[in-house]
Amino acid sequence: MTPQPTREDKFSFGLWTVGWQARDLFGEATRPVLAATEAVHKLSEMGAYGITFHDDDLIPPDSLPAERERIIDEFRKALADTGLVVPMVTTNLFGDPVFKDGGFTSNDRSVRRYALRKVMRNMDLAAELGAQIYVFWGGREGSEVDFAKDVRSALDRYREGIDMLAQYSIDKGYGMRFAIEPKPNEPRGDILLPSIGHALAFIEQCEHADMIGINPETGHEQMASLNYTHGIAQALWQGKLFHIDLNGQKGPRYDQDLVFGYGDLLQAFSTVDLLENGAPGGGPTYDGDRHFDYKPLRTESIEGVWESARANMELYITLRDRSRNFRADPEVQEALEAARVADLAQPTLGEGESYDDLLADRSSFEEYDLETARNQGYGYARLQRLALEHLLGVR
Ligand code: ASC
Ligand code: MN
Ligand code: MN
Ligand code: MN
Repeated sequence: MTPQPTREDKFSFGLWTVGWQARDLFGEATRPVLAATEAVHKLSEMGAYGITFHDDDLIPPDSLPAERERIIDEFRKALADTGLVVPMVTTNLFGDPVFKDGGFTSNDRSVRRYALRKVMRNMDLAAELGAQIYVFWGGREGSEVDFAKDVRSALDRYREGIDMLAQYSIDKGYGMRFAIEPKPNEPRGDILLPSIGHALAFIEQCEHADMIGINPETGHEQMASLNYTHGIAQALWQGKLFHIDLNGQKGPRYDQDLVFGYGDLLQAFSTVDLLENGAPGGGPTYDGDRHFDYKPLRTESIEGVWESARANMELYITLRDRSRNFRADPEVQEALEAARVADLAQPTLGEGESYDDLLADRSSFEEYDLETARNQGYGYARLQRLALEHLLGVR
């Protein structure tokens, strides 16, 4: 049976995803402009619950004030007619040539000031539309020439920008939470805050760290050969998984933005399992949007665009069903037990135990049965086989 997405699934799409005209580095657009209002109606019909955008996706950058108002009014009407919401908004600080050396971290101070103004203007719109999450993807914050970018100053300026914008949200009463999106490279040779770990460490240096989290994208971590499921697990552990960009990527190469699951399918399965079932040892879970940031194939006309949008949601639902079956399967439960997966939640030291007690425990070292521990098997091979069988639907 074909899975049917509903609003409860909290699926959202960037306007720039289904609206991508497929202009790439080597070729012209292969699709006409998709009206934002049409995207809203179509996504709503298909069972999505939210649409997100960069300022420039919705409002062409050179629009006069009256034109800008008209576009926003029409968009607002489409939202009202369909019940689709705008849970997240972000800024395009990468397309305009003015940002060729970055927005918040350009060596040109006037560009930095312009970038901040561009964000503030769009935050006003985001607040009007009810967005609770504001994403920062610093695609042009970086360099190709190590000697040209003082990374320590750049991070000072990045933090200065985020701090100021956080203060703006607080003072305006917008109540937004910020989500920083890491990416290792492309379009810059090297991008600042290249991974989940870098972004998490950066956030701790910010003044309003409590309102700043991350928006990790599947493919961006995988471009750096990192494990996306592990990355979002750490973000959850730190209470910082504010948003996610789900998509697909075939290993370390250019940013492919494939449909979710159309890359490392097994890792997509563990991602959904984590998002839906949490960790065996408990801990914070994710209740935010399931946001897709993908690009419909350049070969496709509009039919293929909707086909692929549907594919993201259907695959997510299928993996969610499979992960529930996986967790409910008595043989899997037995295998998890045998692999002692939940045992890791048990503290290494006993309640109230100090290092003196550990030193006094001869069974932990002097009399430790090293041979048995060295020779034991952990039973992970069976878990791997069972997971794959559930993924394939053969169990
Ligand atoms: C974003 C975001 C990305 C990029 C990309 C632009 O805001 O999350 O991954 O911009 O979609 O093409
Ligand atoms: Mn403050
Ligand atoms: Mn991407
Ligand atoms: Mn993204």
